[in-house]
Amino acid sequence: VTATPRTALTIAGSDSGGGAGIQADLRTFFACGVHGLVSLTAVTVQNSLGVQGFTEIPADVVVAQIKAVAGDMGVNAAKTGMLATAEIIQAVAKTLDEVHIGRDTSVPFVVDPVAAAMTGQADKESQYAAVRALLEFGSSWALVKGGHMYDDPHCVDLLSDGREFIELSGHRYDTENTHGGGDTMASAITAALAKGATVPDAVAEGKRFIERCVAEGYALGAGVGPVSPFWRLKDS
Ligand code: PXL
Repeated sequence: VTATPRTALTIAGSDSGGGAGIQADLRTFFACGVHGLVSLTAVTVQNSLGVQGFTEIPADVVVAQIKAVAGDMGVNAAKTGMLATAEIIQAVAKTLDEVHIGRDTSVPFVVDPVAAAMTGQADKESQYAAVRALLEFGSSWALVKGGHMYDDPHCVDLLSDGREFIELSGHRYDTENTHGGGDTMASAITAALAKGATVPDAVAEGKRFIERCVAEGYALGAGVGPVSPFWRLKDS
């Protein structure tokens, strides 16, 4: 009998282009050796040139998906991506408390606040301020990536629990093909947490994972291509 892998739940939207959203989450979970569970929140209509529209899934269906898998299969770690509406955000928060995922439980929970895609500039000072602002919301750790700090020859991400400030430096690649990079990193972190890693170890693992995925991102369509975990298949 094959041993049952750890499970990770993604509560997120679908990307018709297959680069971000649940598609990125599920292939990352697979590449990291955990079984992916899904609560779909929205269907986006998009390609490499952008998002053309979306339809959200009714909040009670989002909740029912979480309860269905949490009750029967068990969740070793969970993450959120695009939550689409305030109603879904509130319903998910309430449900995760009910099924004992996240805050005050033993099941790690990663929030990827999908707020604005692939835009925005930051400098080191704003990166530290952003980490502090995120911690104010009550999470035990916060991570702010540094990929958009183009003046820096490296990609330096900042992780903190408010006491320790850990800078994780990675290679900066000259590539346009970074679609789904945030989702992929957050999913790799979630997978590592599902396997029992501490937060700093899981984030370090996520950083190594996304670095390879950015290196192997490929052109697809006329716009921004996706990051890719195909290297995991080539290595094995
Ligand atoms: O990468 C953020 C993201 C998350 N979820 C969905 C998306 C995107 C970006 O396009 O489409 C569904």
